[in-house]
Amino acid sequence: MKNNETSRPDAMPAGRVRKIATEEACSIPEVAAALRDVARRGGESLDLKLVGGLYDVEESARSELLTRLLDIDTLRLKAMDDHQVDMQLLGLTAPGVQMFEPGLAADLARLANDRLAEAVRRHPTRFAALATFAPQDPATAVREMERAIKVLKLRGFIINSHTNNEYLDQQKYWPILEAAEALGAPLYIHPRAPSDGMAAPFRDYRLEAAVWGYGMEVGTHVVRLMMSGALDQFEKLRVVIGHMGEAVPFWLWRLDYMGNPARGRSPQKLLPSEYFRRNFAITTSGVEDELALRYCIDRIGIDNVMWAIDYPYQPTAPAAQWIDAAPLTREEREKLCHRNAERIFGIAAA
Ligand code: 1WB
Ligand code: MN
Repeated sequence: MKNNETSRPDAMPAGRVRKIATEEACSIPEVAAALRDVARRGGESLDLKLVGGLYDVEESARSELLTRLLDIDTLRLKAMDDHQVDMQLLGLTAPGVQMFEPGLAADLARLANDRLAEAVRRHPTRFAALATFAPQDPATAVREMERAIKVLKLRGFIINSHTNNEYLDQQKYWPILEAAEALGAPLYIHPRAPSDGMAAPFRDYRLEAAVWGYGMEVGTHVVRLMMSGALDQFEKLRVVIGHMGEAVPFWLWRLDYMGNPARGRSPQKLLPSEYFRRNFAITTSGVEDELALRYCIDRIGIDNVMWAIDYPYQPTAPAAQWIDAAPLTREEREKLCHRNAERIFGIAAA
């Protein structure tokens, strides 16, 4: 194709709305190999079910899913072109580096961030990326967070919920929250399977995964951040969560009633819904339900909702067709599909 003005993906025909997909997964061979080693060591973690199935396989038996996770330039761009997805916001897929010992985790986080930055440099109009860090050692994590934003120009961070069964409201992790806030960079809390302490009922029927466990894990993480008062320290921190808000928007009324600080049960200053509107944004990843979308827009505001696919775990075509057909005003559609992502992640307007 001739690379003239009109063939540029961001030079779209009048009427078409730019689409930035905001929770899009990838990996690199070094992380995939380290996850294979984690699977072979075994243990209690519920994530080992998915990690073993995906990464502990012979090269020749590599799944379509793993092939797509490791690809940037070929299958991914083709899926985007075929369905008029202008840009993917990339992130290292779950569980990121959070199951590795701290030294390896920090090394692989740096390597993954370098690779993501290279992908963005190769295709600056098609990809932006979120940085990974290793929360196992918060001080090292903060140094990598600073490098990722200031040197690599990545657009925010992605963490896969708990780390060694611990959550970000714990004070030892506050330097991470402080750094994200100071850098003005959002922190995407992506799912992983429920932590060991809440694992038992999720061990059957693969309930630990995207069908139910992932949402319960991240929803619990988000409620901890709100009810602990951690967000009273970081008023400008922006947390992003996927899957139409991991059910939290539907719980806001009850959270406010039962979690009102005036009841004296929890130390936070504000109502949960006040934190949710001030500190959070959600994406639609993997929830193509127009009733849920309308509820979320009306409940938390159109400025706090972004479109996502969840590539390659979800197919691109139905996600794109769903948002194109969703009953939205022109302004709502623009905000959902690109303007909110541009504002929240600092992505250049096309
Ligand atoms: C799946 C979905 C697996 C997601 C993931 O692994 C992530 C899955 C890290 O459906 O198997 C996701 O982000 O929704
Ligand atoms: Mn995802």
